[in-house]
Amino acid sequence: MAQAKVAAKIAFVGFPRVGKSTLLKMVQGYKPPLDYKPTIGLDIGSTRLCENVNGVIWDIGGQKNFQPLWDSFLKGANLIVTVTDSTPKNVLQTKQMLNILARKQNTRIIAIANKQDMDGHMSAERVENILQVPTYPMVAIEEKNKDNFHLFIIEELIKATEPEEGDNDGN
Ligand SMILES: Nc1nc2c(ncn2[C@@H]2O[C@H](COP(=O)(O)OP(=O)(O)O)[C@@H](O)[C@H]2O)c(=O)[nH]1
Ligand SMILES: [Mg+2]
Repeated sequence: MAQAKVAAKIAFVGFPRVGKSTLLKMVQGYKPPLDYKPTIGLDIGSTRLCENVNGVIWDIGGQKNFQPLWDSFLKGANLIVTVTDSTPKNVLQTKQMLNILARKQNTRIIAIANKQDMDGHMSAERVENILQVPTYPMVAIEEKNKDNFHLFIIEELIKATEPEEGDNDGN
């Protein structure tokens, strides 16, 4: 009997230029584009995460005028992935964004510390200390990071379906 295919909705959020669109292309197996084209509105791409799970990744434009759309765009997401470019300034901005998101969303949130190849970048550990969500290092312009992305996203999707530790109040 053929096993059912599951589609997981993964939402990328983050400020402009942090590398969301590059990451989306790279994890789909395309050569990551090196030029910068702002995402107008929304870009959606699908990638096979494992045999029976397709990841449907939503990449919304990070510009301020798109931020009011975030709530509707995050509806039904299985995992929210905040992307930062690992500069101290952007990490702090991302922290504020994450606080707003966490107040409104029940969905599991993780972070990607992108641009780990850039001078002066903060390590994923330091970013994690600030953001207080599981944080994975990334260089989105390197195609070899695709498999690693798939692995940690699968692990995180599994965790997202499990009840959180401490949620069990004995009832
Ligand atoms: N050095 C470096 N540049 C990156 C990396 N990821 C993305 N970029 C570049 O950063 C710029 C903005 O990327 P983009 O994906 O369009 O950002 P978005 O606005 O978040 O979608 C582009 O010129 C990318 O080539 C990375 O890991 N390292
Ligand atoms: Mg973009």
